[in-house]
Amino acid sequence: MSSDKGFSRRDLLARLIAGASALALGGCEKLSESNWFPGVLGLGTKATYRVQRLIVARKAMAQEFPPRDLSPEFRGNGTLSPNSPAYLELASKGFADYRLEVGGLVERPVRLSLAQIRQLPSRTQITRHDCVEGWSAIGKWKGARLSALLEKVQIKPDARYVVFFCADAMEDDDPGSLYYESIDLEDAFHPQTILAYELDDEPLPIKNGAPLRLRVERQLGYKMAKYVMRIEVVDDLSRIAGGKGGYWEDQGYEWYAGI
Ligand SMILES: Nc1nc2c(c(=O)[nH]1)N[C@H]1C(S)=C(S)[C@@H](COP(=O)(O)O)O[C@H]1N2
Ligand SMILES: [Mo]
Repeated sequence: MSSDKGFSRRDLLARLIAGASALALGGCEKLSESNWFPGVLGLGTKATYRVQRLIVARKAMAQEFPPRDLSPEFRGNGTLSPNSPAYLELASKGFADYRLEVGGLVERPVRLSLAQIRQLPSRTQITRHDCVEGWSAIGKWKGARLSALLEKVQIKPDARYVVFFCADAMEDDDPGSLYYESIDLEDAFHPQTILAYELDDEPLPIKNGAPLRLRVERQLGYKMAKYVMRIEVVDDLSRIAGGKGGYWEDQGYEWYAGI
């Protein structure tokens, strides 16, 4: 399975670090007899700890909350209703004709209806959404695990990123200026990364991204692409739109928006 790629690389890194500290400790006995060395070792231990913290942080789960913490209303932000005729047509039929296209560096490209997406292994989570504009909200999301979808389409060995193309154009005079976002395979295979079709036990409202929106819980709000129409697995982000991996990234925002 090509999804092993990211993990084995990470495991290799973890092993390299373990190896490096084992080496350091191997020479330790003799060296620590000299009175200058303990300080140096202290520094080394701290540096190793910091690197390990970074690796653990990428694997860690975002905080989840009990139902009593739910925001009374999950506000909409950015686009509240895409104005493309194609989207309005889909919405007018309750998204019965919606198909999520998944392609790029995959063995089996697919076009999935909402019913098919609902049949994929799912996850439900109550999490906090933080927007850079200075507001937060806690919502209950249910959606298909992105990992399950990627396993279904079988990503190729050279796959590195997953790109989400949305229905909304961000500039009125340019229908090609679509909102888009991207994440790496580490986040794509994280258990809390889902394609959500429900918010607070209801079908996802249009203002929050109907019929399908990304939740990538350890990053900021702008990564959570709404109105996802197409997913492309790629090895390089520089050839897409402004080349920075997302609509806001192309305007200067950070690509990795960890919180
Ligand atoms: N397609 C699309 N996705 C988007 C946006 C957008 O304008 N269009 N705004 C982003 C921003 S900045 C935030 S904070 C969240 C807002 O999600 P909400 O509308 O469910 O609150 O969606 C993100 N995803
Ligand atoms: Mo945001």
